[in-house]
Amino acid sequence: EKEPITVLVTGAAGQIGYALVPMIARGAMLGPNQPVILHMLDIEPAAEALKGVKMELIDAAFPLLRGVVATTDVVEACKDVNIAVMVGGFPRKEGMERKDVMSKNVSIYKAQASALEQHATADCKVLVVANPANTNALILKEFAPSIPEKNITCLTRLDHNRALGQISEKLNVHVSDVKNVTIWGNHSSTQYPDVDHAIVITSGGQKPVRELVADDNWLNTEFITTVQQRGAAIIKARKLSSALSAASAACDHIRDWVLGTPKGTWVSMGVYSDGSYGIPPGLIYSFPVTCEKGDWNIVQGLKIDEFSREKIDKSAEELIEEKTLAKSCLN
Ligand code: NAX
Repeated sequence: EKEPITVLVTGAAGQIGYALVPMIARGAMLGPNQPVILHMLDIEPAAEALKGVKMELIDAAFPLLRGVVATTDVVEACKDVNIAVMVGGFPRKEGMERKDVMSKNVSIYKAQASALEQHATADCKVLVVANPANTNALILKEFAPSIPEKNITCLTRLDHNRALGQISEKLNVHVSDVKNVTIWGNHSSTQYPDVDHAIVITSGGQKPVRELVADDNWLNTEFITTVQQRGAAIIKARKLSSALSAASAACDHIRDWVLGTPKGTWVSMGVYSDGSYGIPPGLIYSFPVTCEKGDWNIVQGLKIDEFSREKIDKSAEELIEEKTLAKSCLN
């Protein structure tokens, strides 16, 4: 039998955490034959609730679950972790300044970066979910210099999956037959959901999404804003932010990263920019990536027209601003 993999979930008593931990324990993240040990971290005010989640995990009698640690101690939480999913953070509350929220998250991610660096396994893979996701990941990277930079990523897979969902609904095709959309940039409303290279698998092969939709106006306006604003639409409907879809996307992100993307297809991940597509190095930016043997690579050579270029750059500019704001919080 395989050795268990230890997965840390921070903010595990929250809404995404509650949806995510059973998915991991059922094998949705690492596969149906991979035993897992769950480490769940939250803060003192949520300690009782976290205990309750642990009780439910035990009660669910998941065959793959080989151990559960529920703790408010960041060192205990990070100990020997192979995969860290960072969902815990400080949410923006009504009337709060952007700078105040940033400042809270900078201090959380700075501290947790050090704990991961010191106590997690040397090849630990990190996925930041908590907002501002790209910039929290960047802070984590800065303060965990011994973790390889390729191991620190943020979640834009939910946006990617939302884009697949919109195309599938529009064309009335299976969502699993829609491939190669790209989310560029920040996990925010400046993100750019791009269908220029997207395809639909058909009985005879494949067809470009632009050809099948045959409505550039919809693709260039409503489609983009629907994906960009989907989080707000969920809050309006549910009075709570996305949780099951975010948890599912986090599993997709890690699963594809660890197990690989099928040949000829890519996914979107927030990763440390190497300057590809003119995105300044030193930002965590969402790119199209393929994964193989636990390693991701940015898809190269995609044609970018003027319409896309402008949107790709705009999201990079927002991330530069966020980075400046985050830096000002360090002083
Ligand atoms: P909740 O408020 O339900 O849960 C957050 C949990 O984090 C709480 O239990 C809280 O006590 C805990 N927490 C706070 N500070 C912590 C710390 N220092 N260490 C450990 N735990 C800590 O929020 P939820 O709806 O679960 O969302 C979690 C985060 O995901 C938010 O930042 C949210 O904005 C972000 N999202 C990111 C998405 C993405 O695609 N990247 C989509 C969904 C979601 O909006």
